[in-house]
Amino acid sequence: MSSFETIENNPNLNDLKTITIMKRVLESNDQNAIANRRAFDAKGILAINLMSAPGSGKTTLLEATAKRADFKFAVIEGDMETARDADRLAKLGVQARQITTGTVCHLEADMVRDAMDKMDLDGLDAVFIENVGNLVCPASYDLGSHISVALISTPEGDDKALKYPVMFRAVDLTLITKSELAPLFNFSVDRVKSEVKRIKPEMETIVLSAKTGEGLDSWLNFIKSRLR
Ligand SMILES: Nc1nc2c(ncn2[C@@H]2O[C@H](COP(=O)(O)OP(=O)(O)OP(=O)(O)O)[C@@H](O)[C@H]2O)c(=O)[nH]1
Ligand SMILES: [Mg+2]
Repeated sequence: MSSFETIENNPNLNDLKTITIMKRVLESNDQNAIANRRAFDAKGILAINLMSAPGSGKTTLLEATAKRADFKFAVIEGDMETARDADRLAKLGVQARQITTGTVCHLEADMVRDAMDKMDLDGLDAVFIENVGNLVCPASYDLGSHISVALISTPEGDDKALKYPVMFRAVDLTLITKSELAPLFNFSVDRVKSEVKRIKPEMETIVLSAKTGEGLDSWLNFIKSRLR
């Protein structure tokens, strides 16, 4: 530090302060997430956190799941504004609770807890939590789910896994969505599969299309194999 710099404006110290505050936020989030997981466990519910860039097909997948699943589920929808996604699921008879985060680009565990408190969780097999569309921030916040899933849609390009490794390290399953459009976008399924394996060798990948139905059985079987 030069003799002209105060402790307040030293850039290194400010970095340190930011890191300390972030660490505290994440620690407090982790505590809330553990409580959520216990609450899901107490009801025998499998909780699944769906994450992806905006428009990758999270809500469409949940709609397709609602039409075909033989297990009972509810959804918690996270968006910065509007109840559009919750309305889409409610139209199909699914219990759906919208969280609007305002300026926040991800869901946090206490937001999920608020939603859970307003829902009827009795008799459910699963709760899907659709995170805010964003391939970055949601990966850092445990919500109390048992499984995390990332979606990459073919129009986004096949180079995303290694560009956003934090997300793919955080999830248990990668879904390649809008598969029927892959030829149109020169999208290599093999490239994504090999890149996610480089990030996480035990990663499972399912290729699916909500339009043609490809992969939906594998998706439903994956979820069913993990129900409590
Ligand atoms: N061609 C094609 N389009 C799809 C498929 N799945 C979803 N879409 C379309 O992709 C668009 C976005 O889908 P959504 O399900 O709303 O995406 P989302 O990930 O929920 O978006 P956000 O909630 O805004 O992050 C819609 O126009 C869907 O009809 C698919 O398998 N094939
Ligand atoms: Mg959505």
